[in-house]
Amino acid sequence: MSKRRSSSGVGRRNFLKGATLAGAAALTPPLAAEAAPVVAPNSARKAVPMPDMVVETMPPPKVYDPVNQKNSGGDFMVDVLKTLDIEYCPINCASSFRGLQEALINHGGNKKPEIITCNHEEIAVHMAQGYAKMEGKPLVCLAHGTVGLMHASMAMYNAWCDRVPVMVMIGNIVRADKREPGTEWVHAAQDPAAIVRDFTKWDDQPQSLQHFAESAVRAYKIAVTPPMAPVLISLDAELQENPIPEDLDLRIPKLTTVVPPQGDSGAVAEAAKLLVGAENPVIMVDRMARTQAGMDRLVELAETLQCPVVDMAGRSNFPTRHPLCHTYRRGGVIGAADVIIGIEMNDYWGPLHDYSDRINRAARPITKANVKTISLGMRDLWNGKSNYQDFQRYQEVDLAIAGDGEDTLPDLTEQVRRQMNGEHKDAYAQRGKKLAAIYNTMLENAKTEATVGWDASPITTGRLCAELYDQIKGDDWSLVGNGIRVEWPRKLWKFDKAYRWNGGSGGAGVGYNGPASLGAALANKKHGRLTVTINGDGDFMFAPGTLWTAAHHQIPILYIIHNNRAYHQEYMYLQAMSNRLNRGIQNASVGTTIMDPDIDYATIARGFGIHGEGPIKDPAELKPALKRALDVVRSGHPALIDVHTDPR
Ligand SMILES: Cc1ncc(C[n+]2csc(CCOP(=O)(O)OP(=O)(O)O)c2C)c(N)n1
Ligand SMILES: [Mg+2]
Repeated sequence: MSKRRSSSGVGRRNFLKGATLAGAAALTPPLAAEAAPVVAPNSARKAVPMPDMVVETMPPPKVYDPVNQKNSGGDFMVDVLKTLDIEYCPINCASSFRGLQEALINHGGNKKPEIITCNHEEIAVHMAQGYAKMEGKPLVCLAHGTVGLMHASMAMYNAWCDRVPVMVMIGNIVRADKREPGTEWVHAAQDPAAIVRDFTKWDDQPQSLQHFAESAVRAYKIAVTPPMAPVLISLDAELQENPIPEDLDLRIPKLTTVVPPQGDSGAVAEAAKLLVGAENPVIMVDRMARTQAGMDRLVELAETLQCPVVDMAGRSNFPTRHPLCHTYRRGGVIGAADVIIGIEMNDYWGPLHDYSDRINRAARPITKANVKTISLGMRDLWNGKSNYQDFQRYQEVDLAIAGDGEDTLPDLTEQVRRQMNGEHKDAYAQRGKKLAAIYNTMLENAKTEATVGWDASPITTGRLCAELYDQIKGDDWSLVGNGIRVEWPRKLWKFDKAYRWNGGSGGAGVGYNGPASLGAALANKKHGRLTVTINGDGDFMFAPGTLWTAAHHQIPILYIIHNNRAYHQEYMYLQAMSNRLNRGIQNASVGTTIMDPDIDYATIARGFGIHGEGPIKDPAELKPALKRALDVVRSGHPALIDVHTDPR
């Protein structure tokens, strides 16, 4: 290790520094000899008179012995990370964390965590977001101070709004007298975390290795305690690179994660009483199921009450093929409800209102005047910041219970059971029968709707999703990314496990889908799951380099480019805006379409080293192309197919 340090990289760097500041005399003889060929021959140089250099008369600065350094602070940092059982470390490399990176690969053997090379810091953080929602634990992303953190920031915002734990570590050179002229200054900051402090739960800049150990363990614990969120640690370069001082008594604290708080039992009993006594109770749920237990427990509550569930799909909370899943007639069930319980709702107000005219921003409540509302979740304990408005409109409720949804559900179901009598049971069974019949009709209608325009070109998203499901339903599949924009899968497919789907972006920051899906696929890899994502063309173009990471690390995933050749949501908004002004929609494609030239995504994929097919315009070509691509993914590699789709 120390030998490598003294060879080409460091030698050339020292040489160049010496040539600029003090001439070759400042170097040790072996390094000067090694670096000598880099210099242009004297004959090729212009004879520029050199000014006298004051530094020549100064003693050389005291530096650590670059040949015999036996360890680095980075080594200890790696030891700390290993205790946190972190699997991967997505990075875009940068000198401000070279001390830690060197330690990760040489001291840590590039295992647990293993470095994942990314072409952009936003890719790294989004990968960690997608991974954490699948695996239930964070990754550590490394980024350059200032510039790298700026690139990472939107993904951190998405993770913040999505309540997802991500640990971001950046490099910084804290002491001004240690910074080299030039880039080390513009990449250093007095308080680098200020860039993202409004959307991180906690940050720190440790001043010693012991301080690092405590901060890293503390950061992990804070990040994974619901409500979860990203955290940031700024790492001083000197702390990473310099040897561990001798006789230092370092200790790595044990990580004990917090058992999430359950709702107060008295309040839970009151909620149960309201639900048991209701004629038309409704369960709304959003970012609830942290694990499979969340889904199983919700099924138990819904079946006990035989009441409809509206899943806002922030996570995979409720099986979509369950007869009590009434997500796609939510207006009907919410409008008829006399008691509503909202569990881990991101936006409680939204589903209780009709907000269809987004251009005029007009809304009206859809609930009955005397509806009783209950909230259960960690939102009321959220230490949100004031600036970013990620809290949605204020919804008044009759009973607000602070507690983790997933962990409070068993108590709630138990209380419901205790308060139910035989009469309730019979009435609920009748209710359940009616709901099941409605569900079946709804499902059959959705199947019929999905066939509208079956043979059309561009290909309908209904056909795309039906063809895709037909080919993957026998696999242990997982549909990831923010494919919520394409609703057919959740209307028609059987999402029966929490890992079948991992929610949306959180902050609606476009550019999430590509890399976050890859992060989810990275988590799915060891479980042998088949990962698929339907990626908007506009979203994909924010970080197409994600494909290179997929290829380089051989992460199996199928990207289907939903290529409607537009930022179609914005295209529609512009049309609606033009309509409002009665100016016609003929110009609405300006700045909203991605045509002329059409982007050839299959060629892009092949350029990054992965299987790429398309553009597929003829629906008859879809099935065989999907089969070829899925076979590639089943054999452990990434693949992409580009499908010319209709706008929906
Ligand atoms: C970072 C960012 N920039 C811009 C937007 C505005 N925006 C919302 S949806 C959208 C279009 C995304 O295009 P695509 O992924 O192709 O989806 P489509 O609307 O075509 O279904 C844009 C640009 C945003 N939400 N985030
Ligand atoms: Mg699009």
